[in-house]
Amino acid sequence: MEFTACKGLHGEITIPGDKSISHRAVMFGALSEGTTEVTNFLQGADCLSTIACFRAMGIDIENTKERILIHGKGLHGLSAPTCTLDTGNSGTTTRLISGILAGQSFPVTLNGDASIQKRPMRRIMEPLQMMGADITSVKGNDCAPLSIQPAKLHGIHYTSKVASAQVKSAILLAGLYADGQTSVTEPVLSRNHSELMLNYFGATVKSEGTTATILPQPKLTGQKVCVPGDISSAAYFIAAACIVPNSELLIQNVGINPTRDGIIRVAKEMGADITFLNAVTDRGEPTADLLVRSSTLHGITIGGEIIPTLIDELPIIAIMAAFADGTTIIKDAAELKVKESDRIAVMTDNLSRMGCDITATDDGMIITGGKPLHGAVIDSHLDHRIAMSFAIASLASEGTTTIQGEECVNISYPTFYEDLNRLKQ
Ligand code: SPQ
Repeated sequence: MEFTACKGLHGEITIPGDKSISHRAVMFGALSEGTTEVTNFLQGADCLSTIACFRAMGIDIENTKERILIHGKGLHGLSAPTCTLDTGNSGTTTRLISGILAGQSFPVTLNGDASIQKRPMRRIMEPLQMMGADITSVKGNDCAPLSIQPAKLHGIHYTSKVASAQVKSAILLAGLYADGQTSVTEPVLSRNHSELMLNYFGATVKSEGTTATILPQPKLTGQKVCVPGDISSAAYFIAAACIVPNSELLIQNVGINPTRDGIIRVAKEMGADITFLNAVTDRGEPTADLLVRSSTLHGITIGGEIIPTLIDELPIIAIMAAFADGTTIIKDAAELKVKESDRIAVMTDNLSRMGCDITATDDGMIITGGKPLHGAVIDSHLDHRIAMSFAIASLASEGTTTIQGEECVNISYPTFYEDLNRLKQ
């Protein structure tokens, strides 16, 4: 697909539902007694993989697009699937489901696409095995496919080396089936949607600093969940409004949970003109409308505790840095190497092709911005966040940018190109 510069972006946009929250609503709904109704569910390929996995385990899930109805069967109501569970491209599905499956009374094999088969699973296998789970990597390479056999689980206290909501959530979900309390301490707090939503469904999860603790054997009860707009998707429009001259966008209903809002804090520090409107909080998840105008950006250093709050936004932050005056240093972000692609290598390669002064480091990137960028052929590596980042970069670059594998935006934002085209002048 080809992209060229535009004269400005104007109008209002409502961002599709949050991917992390959509996954969790289906999972917790399936493990609840009664029906869970989810509105503004993200109809992206990743969340549809989660639905397909639970349908394969006997859960009746109605998807009418306006709402999802999950007819939960309780903590012990899942049944053995007749084939390998397919988690597609979704790390969240793969890792969170593993925590749930560790405590079931039937064996399962789960597997995903080529990208999932390269992503590290030792990080969940180790704590789950410490809890007594029988989980192995079929090929012995600590990646999917994973085989999970029935086992009795016991509570542990686990200290994680990585700040990862997927690791934390897998352990907490296994903790639902353990015979004592289970807690996880992470080096820096990661997104806390699981803790908030598990409590809302009737579990007891306590959070203290970077430690989350779950008590065993609760009864989960179906709930109504209204999913906020995904801040990770809103990030592309925040960046676009900032870097394209003569722009003003009203981005509606964006989830601004403090464990996810690093993109807004960083954009403001870089000089972005962002105003919050209509802020409300629903069951611990705050949302607001964001009014963003064209801005003169400058480089900053991004590292430390803020990293988990913007980990998925670092590709689009790198694009903002390319259009900012001065140097931006991104550090403490080695986790970028184990996402859908190696996002440090892929961003560095593709931004260099557009004429940007960028160097990859072991744990981030150093970007000196301010030089005009030119169109290039971009290899998305089938990573949705790379494709969307370069679609935005092209709007403020000279010439034509061609994005290969552009359809991968379906993973988290199926209507991304239509929404973007509608706002272009
Ligand atoms: O689900 P997946 O494939 O891991 O998706 C990504 C993304 O860019 O959409 C990461 F590649 O988001 C993760 C995020 O990086 C979603 C997530 C969650 O919902 O719990 C947590 C983060 O991953 P991690 O490994 O830091 O826990």
